[in-house]
Amino acid sequence: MPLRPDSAPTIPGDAAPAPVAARTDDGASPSEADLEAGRLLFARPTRFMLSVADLDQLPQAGPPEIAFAGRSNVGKSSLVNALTGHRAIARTSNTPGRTQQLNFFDQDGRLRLVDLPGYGYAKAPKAQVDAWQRLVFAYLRGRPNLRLVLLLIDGRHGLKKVDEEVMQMLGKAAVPYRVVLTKSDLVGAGELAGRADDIAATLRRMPAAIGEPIATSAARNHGFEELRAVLAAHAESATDAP
Ligand SMILES: Nc1nc2c(ncn2[C@@H]2O[C@H](COP(=O)(O)OP(=O)(O)OP(=O)(O)O)[C@@H](O)[C@H]2O)c(=O)[nH]1
Ligand SMILES: [Mg+2]
Repeated sequence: MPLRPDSAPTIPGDAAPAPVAARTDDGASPSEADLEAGRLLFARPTRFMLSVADLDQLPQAGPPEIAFAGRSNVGKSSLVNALTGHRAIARTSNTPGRTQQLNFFDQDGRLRLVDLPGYGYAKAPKAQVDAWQRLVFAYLRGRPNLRLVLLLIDGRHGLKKVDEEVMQMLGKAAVPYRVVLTKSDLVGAGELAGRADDIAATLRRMPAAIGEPIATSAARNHGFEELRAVLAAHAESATDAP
């Protein structure tokens, strides 16, 4: 995993980096053991911790964090729900701009999931959009125990300019990210495969991008075994957890 450069800005709420994960997430297909680790981790309870509207409200450093980032309405909160097997631990909506704060969820004391407000939503008042984006980007660039960003891309639409800007920002900050395609139930298999190939080609020239896109459908509960395995590779081991 790339190391964060010393010059990277840090933000309040953190001290030492979290311990190194037991295994690395190198983007390869998960083994049976990885899948089992994912099943076990997410069979354990998920607990909503807090919502944060400002950087100085961030919780103290704890377990490794995985952030769910992407354009407004791409399905970030739905992904948190499907991944953790909850109907509505994270609030979802048809109306873009539903999630307006950073929402932290604790996964069995071993991992934290961070559901972010969406970027690229032009219809809210500009001052509000600017404030969300500043908060999200500052968190993404400067959180020392952020281990992985899941960068969600709508399977129907593919990459937009703003997604590539976020990829470049994550690359500069040396924050590893993995692309997750959402709403695969709304796209034909051939079209989805073509879109995944196009994105994979872009990712190959992006620093800090890990592996191939993972296709998911929260509506059909598809793709979550692999995603759970990827996340489990970043969790503190069961014996480290309190
Ligand atoms: N068909 C289908 N709809 C989905 C899927 N995932 C999310 N949706 C729908 O997409 C809409 C937006 O989902 P959210 O999870 O609220 O999206 P979000 O990215 O958290 O949105 P913001 O918080 O506004 O940035 C909701 O109406 C969801 O029901 C999916 O896999 N398939
Ligand atoms: Mg949301």
